[in-house]
Formats: sequence, C-alpha cells, structure tokens
Amino acid sequence: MLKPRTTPSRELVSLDGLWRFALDGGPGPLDTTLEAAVPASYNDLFTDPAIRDHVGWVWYQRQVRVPRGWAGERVFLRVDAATHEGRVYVDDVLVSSHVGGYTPFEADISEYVRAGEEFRLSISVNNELTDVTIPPGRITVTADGRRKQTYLHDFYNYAGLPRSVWLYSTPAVHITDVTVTTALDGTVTYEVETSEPVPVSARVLDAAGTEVASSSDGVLRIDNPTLWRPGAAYLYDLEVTAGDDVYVQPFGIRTAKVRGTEFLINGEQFYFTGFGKHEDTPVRGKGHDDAYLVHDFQLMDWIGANSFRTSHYPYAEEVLEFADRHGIVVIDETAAVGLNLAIHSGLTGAPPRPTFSPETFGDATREAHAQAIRELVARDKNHPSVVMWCIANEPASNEDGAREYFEPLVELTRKLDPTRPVCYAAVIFATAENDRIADLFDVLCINRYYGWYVTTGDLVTAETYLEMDLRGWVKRYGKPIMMSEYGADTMPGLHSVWDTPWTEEYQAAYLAMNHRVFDRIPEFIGEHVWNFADFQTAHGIHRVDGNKKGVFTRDRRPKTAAHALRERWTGLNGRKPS
Ligand code: BDP
Repeated sequence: MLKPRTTPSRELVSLDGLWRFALDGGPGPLDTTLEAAVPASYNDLFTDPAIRDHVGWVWYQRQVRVPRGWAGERVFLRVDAATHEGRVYVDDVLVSSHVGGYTPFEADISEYVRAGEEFRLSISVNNELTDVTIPPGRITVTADGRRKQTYLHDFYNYAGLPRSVWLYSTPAVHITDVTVTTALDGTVTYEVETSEPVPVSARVLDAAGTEVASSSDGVLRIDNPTLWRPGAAYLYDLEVTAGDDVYVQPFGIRTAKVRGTEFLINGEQFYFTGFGKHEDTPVRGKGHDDAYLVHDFQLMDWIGANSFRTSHYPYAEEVLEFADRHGIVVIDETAAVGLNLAIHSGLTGAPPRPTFSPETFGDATREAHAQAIRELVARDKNHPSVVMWCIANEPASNEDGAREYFEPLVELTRKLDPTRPVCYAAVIFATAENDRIADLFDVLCINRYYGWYVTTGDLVTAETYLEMDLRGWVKRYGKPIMMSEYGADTMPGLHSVWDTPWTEEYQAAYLAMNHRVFDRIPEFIGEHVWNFADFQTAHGIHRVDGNKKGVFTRDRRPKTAAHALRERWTGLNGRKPS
C-alpha cells in the first residue's frame, strides 16, 4: 500500500491538529467541548478516568475543505492508524472501515465530496481486543456493570488516532501499488498496479537527482550501483509514470539473507546491536512524534545501536523512512503479541487453558493474524531498512496446535515476500526441546530473563542457565541465533554495591552477564536489549508506573547501563564483539 506523497500529479493535505472528540454521538455533529490532538492516543490527554479506561467506540470529528483545484481528480482519505478499529464517515455516509490498529487504510471519497467545498469528517475508533483480534484480549463485565478490557501483553492499550490522517488527490487513472526488488549487481525489478490498464514506465534517479536507468518492461539496470548499507544508507528514487499519474518510491539496493548460521546483509555478516522498542511517550501515548523520532535515533546512534525490532506492532511509516535514510536496520513485527495463555495463567493463577483451540485461538484468530501479516508486508515491503519479518512475539510455540497454527502463516509470509528472512520471538517456556515451530523459521530469536524473572538477583546461576538454554537451540537447529529480548527493571537513581535487583548497577551487571554468554557462542548474530526506554503498562498489572527495563527513562535520560552498552557497541559497525 502506497504512502501518500506529493508528486507532479498528486497533492496531499495533512488533517493533523485538533479534532472534536466525544465518547459517543457521531456521525452527526458531535455535542462536545472536548478536543483531541491528532496524532496522539487519546487516553492520557484527558483527566477523566472514564475516557482513559473507556472500552468501546470513541468519535473524532472535524470539518475538511477539499482544495478548489482538485476538480476532476480522485480524492482519497487516508488514515495511517486507527487503534484498533476505525470507521470513516463523510458527512453521514460510512465510506471505509478497517480492523487492525497499526496499519493504514484509505477510502476513495470522490463521489461524496466536491472541490472547493467542505464536508464533515468523522472517524470512530474502537479499542476492544478480543480472541479474534491481533493482538488478542478479553472483555469482562464487573459486578457493578463496568466493561473491562484485559489483554495478554504488558504495554498499555493506547487507542485513538496515533498517526496522521491525510486527504490526497490522484488523476482519474492512477497507480495503486509499486513493488521494488533489488539485486547487488544493480538489477532492479518493479511491479506496478494501476486502477485501470495504462502504459507504465519507470526511471531511477540517484541521490543527486540524476537519471541512472529507465525502462518500461519491469526491469532496470543501474551501472555501478551504490548499495544501501547499515550505517551508510543510500537511497534511489523509482519514479513511476502510469498514464497521467506519477508516483515516486524511494528504495535501496541491498540483500538480506541467512546462510548457515550467519545473517548476511549484502553478502556480509551482520551482528545486530540495539533494542526492542515501543511507540510510547508521555501524554501522546503511542502518538507519532517527529521530535521523539529524531531524538530516539540520536540516542541509538550515541549508544552504538545499529538496529531495533518494532516490538510489538508495526510502527509509524515515518519511523521506517527515517531508518531507511539513516541506515538503521529493522526487524519488522506484526501486532501478534500475547498468543500465549500459559503466561497469563502463570501470572494470575488461573487454571491453564490450551492456547490454540477452537475455544481460544482458532481459525478466526489465525485469519486475523494472516491479515495482519498481509498488511504489514503490503505497507513495508519497499523499505531497505527492513531486513526480517517477525510474525509473532512470545506465542505458545511449545503447545499443541502451535505448528498447525503457524505453518500456514510462515508460508504466507514467504509467498508475500520471498526476499526476507522470517522469525518469531520465543518465550521462556519454549525450549529447544519442546518448541514446535522453530524449524519453520530462519533465525532463532530468543527472549530470556534469567537473573530477572528467573533466578532473580543470582547472576551466577542465571549465567549457567542462560548458556545451557541458548546452546540447546544452537545444537538442535543449527540456525543463526540472536537475543531478541533480555532486560531488567531498573529504578533510575537506585544504587547498590551488591547485586540488588532494580538498581542501576544490577541492570548493568545483568547485561554484562548476558554478553559474556553471547560472546562464547559463535552462532550468535545479535543482541536486542529489552527495552530502549521505560514505557507505560496496563492498568492493574504489577508494575510501578510502567515497565522500567528501559536503558533510557521514559523521558530519554540514560541509566548507568546505557554507558556500558555504549562502550560495548560503539565502533562495532555490525561486527560481533570480540
Ligand atoms: C516479555 C515481553 C515484553 C515484556 C517483557 C517484560 O515480550 O513485551 O515487556 O517480557 O516483562 O515477555 O518486561
């Protein structure tokens, strides 16, 4: 799905800003004095707990004027994200609806609007998570009649319109999709879809804007191509012309492959250093913010991180574009977090239920999951920064039914994109012995908290357990292995001379213990600390104002461990620490 852009044939109007907001009332004029910022999650904007804890639909509304020059053009309304379900109304007409909180959708509204005139735009957004949504959740009704949302992940279920909303124009016949595939010798293959059959041609402009190739047969050849490399980004523009429409798709020339136990970018071994992140900031919640975007990438550069995982959902497209431009490597994840009922029963003492069954997560969940994969790949396939798809975080891959559930999803991912490796992040209950799905994937991504949730405060035992565990995976599967999560909650300002959990010293010692183990395993291809920054967690779970495993605080100040990581990672340039 194409990102809206201005091109010689397309215009773009941002609808970001303040919208009228209400818990109910639309699509007629909202009777409200509340206003909500877009982009932003609505939860932390207001002081009223009835809004923060609301379960169900909310309404956003504003007037929009179609530019007067757009007569005869197609007019599209594009929502970058409505978390988790969105419905778009032009005046009283429902023009589009979409399920899935972290991928975009759009509607051709040409027949409902006129150039130069205003219309009332309403978007209703629903935050409910159920056993057929990705991510899953559950709604219960309390004894006093309140609907309560629970879910199987720790981060707060921020909702609303966390990304931009756009109005854009195209010519009547227009480009609807572009797919670019590259090879290191400079061969660029492109596929273009259009709303009606028209002749298509394309040319490539280099970073200086000079034309370096052109064709109309789907294949382009660039002589002496400059590759996109981690830490040394280089982007070309593919300018596609189809009839009267022009679309410009940036791309990079690079490959990402697994060979034996190596992860190769452009045929060279790559060692991941970095983080699992979250889209999470004070007040905005999951709202995209360009200032935090720039600052977070500055901090990643400062600390020597060359990569991150979009845990646990697709991030705003601006984030991936920034990574493309700055040579940061991305593992791109679906929102399939929490397909694991054992963790929940472990935490609550509820009797364990099988994760994969018709009564729990069955065919309908898997179809929602498949759709999440389709939309992720459709949106992000052209980003050179994305080197691997992660299709789930901590599923119950050790349980009956996991293989039946995942096999078709892995096949689907590979069919949609044969060019990138595929992984999932394995939960602690899934071991080399009992995991049912690891052989289907390319890289072993392991989440482990020895020394935190297990053997808390005992880093000596933790080191032994961790090494045994990781070596078991290497031995059984012979695939590249990386740590996709390891971390310890840390209260900034808390110090100790002993191995005391929650202190800054303990976080640093915990990470150092993990690093000793990684460095003893030749098949290791990377380390992503959990988490880049502290983040807000679900109401009512056992956390003190959020998850504190950040190496930076929620307002992005370094904890002691940040300096130690900086020492380890700086200067590696994708090579394994020695
Ligand atoms: C892992 C999850 C991650 C959590 C983390 C934690 O993948 O989302 O935030 O644990 O508990 O199980 O800090």
